[in-house]
Amino acid sequence: MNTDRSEEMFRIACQYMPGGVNSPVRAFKAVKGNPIFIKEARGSQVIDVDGNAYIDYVGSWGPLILGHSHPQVIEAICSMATKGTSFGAPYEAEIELASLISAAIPSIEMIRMVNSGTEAAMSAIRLARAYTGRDKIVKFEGCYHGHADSFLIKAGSGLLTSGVPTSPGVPARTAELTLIATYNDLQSVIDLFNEHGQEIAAVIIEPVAGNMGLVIPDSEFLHGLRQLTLKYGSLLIFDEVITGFRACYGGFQNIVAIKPDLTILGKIIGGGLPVGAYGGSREIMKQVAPQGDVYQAGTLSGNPLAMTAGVETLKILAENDWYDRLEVLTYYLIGKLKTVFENHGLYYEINRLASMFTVFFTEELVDNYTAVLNCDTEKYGAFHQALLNEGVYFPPAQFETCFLSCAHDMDDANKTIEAVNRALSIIQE
Ligand code: KE4
Repeated sequence: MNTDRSEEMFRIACQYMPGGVNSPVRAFKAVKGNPIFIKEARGSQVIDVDGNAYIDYVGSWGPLILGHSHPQVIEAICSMATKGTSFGAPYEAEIELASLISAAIPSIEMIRMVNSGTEAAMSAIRLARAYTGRDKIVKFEGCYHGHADSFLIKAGSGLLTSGVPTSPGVPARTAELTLIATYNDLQSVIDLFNEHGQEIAAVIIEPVAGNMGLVIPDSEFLHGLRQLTLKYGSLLIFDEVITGFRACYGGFQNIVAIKPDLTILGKIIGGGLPVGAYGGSREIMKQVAPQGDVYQAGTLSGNPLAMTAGVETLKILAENDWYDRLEVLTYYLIGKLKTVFENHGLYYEINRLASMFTVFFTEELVDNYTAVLNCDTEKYGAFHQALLNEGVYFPPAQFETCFLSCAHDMDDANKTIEAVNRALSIIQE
């Protein structure tokens, strides 16, 4: 692939933006080469500034479940934009999106829209602390809930990728309030509750972990968390920023039949525009200003463009049998990929749930953070670059998740299978 223009743009970008990017995971620091600059995207494809087309498995890190530039979503955004972009005042689409989400996820009786998953997660924690009168929280090593201070302790995603899971700049006093447990290890949580039980405001978890690569929960583990938090009067917070409307038309909580006290959403509910949300029972959410005293605000929260894009996206997802189609296509792709890897003597773990998957460059079972750390990230980096040169765009980091969209088809899957085969031959040379 000729990527001269991307290289030139990256050189200039590095003069103005730290690492040349506006979010670390985009910087290709954990894989070979430099980031490609995207010129446009359509359906399952992104096209870079040098005119190269790639089958896209990043999907803007999850929001683009319908594929890029879906005609109905674009039409809705353009139509809304002619009426204005932001009013700083209530707008009908806020009600529409809130009601669609509440109908799909019954645990969410009330919801507050914000502008990112980070904002939603930090607000949910503040609310939990106010509601319980407690200060400590429990999070899981390898999980990522955005970049608020309380969460940048043994976190996943870009922190894990950079090898700095706990960020500098987080005051020790703040870090002390975040207790760390092990994903899929209920005993590690029981031990924390035995020691700190009455001080724990909330347990926050990605019900399916997507930020250490895709790690699937043991079903007993999640149910155990629900029982434990009820026993100690702590809140259970499901961070469904990735899984919300990805795992099904609702939350992963619908699939495992667990009712968390608060749910965090983002990505898909904004249809590709900036969004986040947190919601739960009226009993808890009524504490949020201005109904209650727990302050949280935002200039562009619930902005008409993001609300419109989100409403259009959810309406399309609610029609047809998109989730069945995504399930079948992803199942087909992963089955074939397993064979291709094995044909190259690589018995790697591929974790999949719905239209999400991660190829872990390790042959051991990957069901927790420790196993993830044993991946051959060097080899993943070479694989990523070879695959990019074959026209397939995987996440530029081992500790992320691949996403299919409704725009991916069998032709994309078969081209991906062939490209992976060629890429593995190249890195095995
Ligand atoms: P944002 O603040 O990036 O909108 O959302 C933070 C967040 C919260 N919770 C979960 C489960 C998340 O996955 C995220 C953000 N995900 C990363 C990728 N794994 C976003 C990509 C990036 O950081 O550039």
